[in-house]
Amino acid sequence: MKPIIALSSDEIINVDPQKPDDYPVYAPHDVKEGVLAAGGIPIILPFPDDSTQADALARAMVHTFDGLILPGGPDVNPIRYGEEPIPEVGMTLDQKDVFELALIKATVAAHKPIFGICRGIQIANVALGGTVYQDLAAQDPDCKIQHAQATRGHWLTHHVDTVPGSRVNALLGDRFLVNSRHHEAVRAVAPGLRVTATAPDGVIEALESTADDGVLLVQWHPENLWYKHPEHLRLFTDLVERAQRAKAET
Ligand SMILES: [Mn+2]
Repeated sequence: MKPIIALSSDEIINVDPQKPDDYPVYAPHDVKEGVLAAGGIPIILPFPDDSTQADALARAMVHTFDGLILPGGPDVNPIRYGEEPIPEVGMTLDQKDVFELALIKATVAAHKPIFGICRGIQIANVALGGTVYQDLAAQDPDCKIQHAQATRGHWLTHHVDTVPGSRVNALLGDRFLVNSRHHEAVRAVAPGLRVTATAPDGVIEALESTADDGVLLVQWHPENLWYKHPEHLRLFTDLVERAQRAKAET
């Protein structure tokens, strides 16, 4: 059987004031299609409103999938990495934060692979002990590139340089263009992770596990690129292959 790839979900709050409790639970269309195009079986994991259930739910759900994708989404609440929020922090969703932190830890503990996108690189870095710039423009004086691109979200806007010998280098080469839709970015890198790609202004664009091939995290949105730039589908294929290997080992 093909590997099952779980997508962490999101919710739209107050989408319809006539139905205040009827929030859709969803994952991004292009991520789902990327998993299918890469040969995986996508499923969506909802998070509980009651965060006291998060740990037990995450540990139970880990048995239902072979690999995990953390898609883009709202900002990570700075409280999660020990900071007060600065005025530039955007929308946060505590129930999603708490559940994903538990889910990431449970997935790493189960030796199942993770692929993170945009918010995914940030929440995984926080889950493993790192921190995030709450807002690049406000907090990173070296940030000289537009990382929250003003143009369409699937267009290529800035370069990324990768570290030789890294997984992202093997998949996509030394230097390539990406889309960029973030105002946060990785600040202190978590123990067990290393930087494997940066933008020309030094902003961290990819992290990978140091010890194994368990975790690959990127700051751009390959799910919106692979239709026109098929090389970005390799990130999805790579996760499906890692999930297949992890499955064979258990
Ligand atoms: Mn960027």
